Amino acid sequence: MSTYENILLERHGRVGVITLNRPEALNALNDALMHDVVAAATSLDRDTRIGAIIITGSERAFAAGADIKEMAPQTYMDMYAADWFAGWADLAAVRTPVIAAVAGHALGGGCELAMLCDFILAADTAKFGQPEIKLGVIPGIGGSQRLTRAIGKAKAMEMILTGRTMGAEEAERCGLVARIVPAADLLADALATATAIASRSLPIALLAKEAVNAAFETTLAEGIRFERRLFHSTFATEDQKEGMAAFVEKRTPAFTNR
Ligand code: CO8
Repeated sequence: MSTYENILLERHGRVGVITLNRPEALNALNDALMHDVVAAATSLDRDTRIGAIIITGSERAFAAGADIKEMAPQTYMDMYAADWFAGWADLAAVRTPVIAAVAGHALGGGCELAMLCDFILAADTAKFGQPEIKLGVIPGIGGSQRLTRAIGKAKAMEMILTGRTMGAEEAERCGLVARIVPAADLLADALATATAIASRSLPIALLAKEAVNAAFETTLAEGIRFERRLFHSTFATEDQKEGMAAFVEKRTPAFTNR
């Protein structure tokens, strides 16, 4: 089914799974791979049969960063004129819930890609880091901002200034990842989690995601007002009627995404 060169795209029921597939480069994120991921994610986002998306890599690497060999010869003007990696913003704009299922290395742009997703499920083998400083550059796909929001200034500053990696346990302890899973169970767990999300009302999931994301963009008072408006709007849906009726009648709700 997949027509992409750098990823595999599969559908499991109402879940779309994007697997980064450049094993020879530990899934390093070159321009072509970025376009494949963004095109696949936006096409899944437009498909109303899809209720959740998983982005994953291999056992060895989620992604070992932006492609250093592709970047090495670029000049400032190449980077600036092409607005290098600005395309990843289209992934952040996807409305469908997106889970990163991370095993092995998630370094540099790989860590940033995982953080672009709505939450991270980590295999016990996962290693996160922003080692750009060792290459004479800094994070460029949001790492300095998203890592700082996720784990706080002290740890983000230490990670970015030293370039050290952190294992799954530390990542969970400091709030970078939602949960740790044994490596052998990672994809099955991610699929079960995504299937549970996709079994609920899609429009309500979109509102929930929008409400949480507002916490990163606005003041507390504005965020709470925004949440309340979205909450009120859920009462305009048939799924609110169905969800509450099913509770009262002690049955499983049959959501229709209306
Ligand atoms: N880019 C290109 N190729 C890579 C990358 C990468 N990021 N990472 C690994 N590879 C390649 C290796 O070159 C090697 O290829 P070959 O066999 O042809 O030599 C192959 O993948 C396997 O890698 P290793 O032999 O190094 O495997 P190891 O198991 O020994 O080591 C590591 C694994 C520790 C992950 C190691 O490969 C490594 O340190 N990789 C680089 C990690 C890194 O520095 N990542 C940050 C990159 S910079 C970045 O992401 C900036 C993002 C912001 C850009 C914004 C622009 C606007």
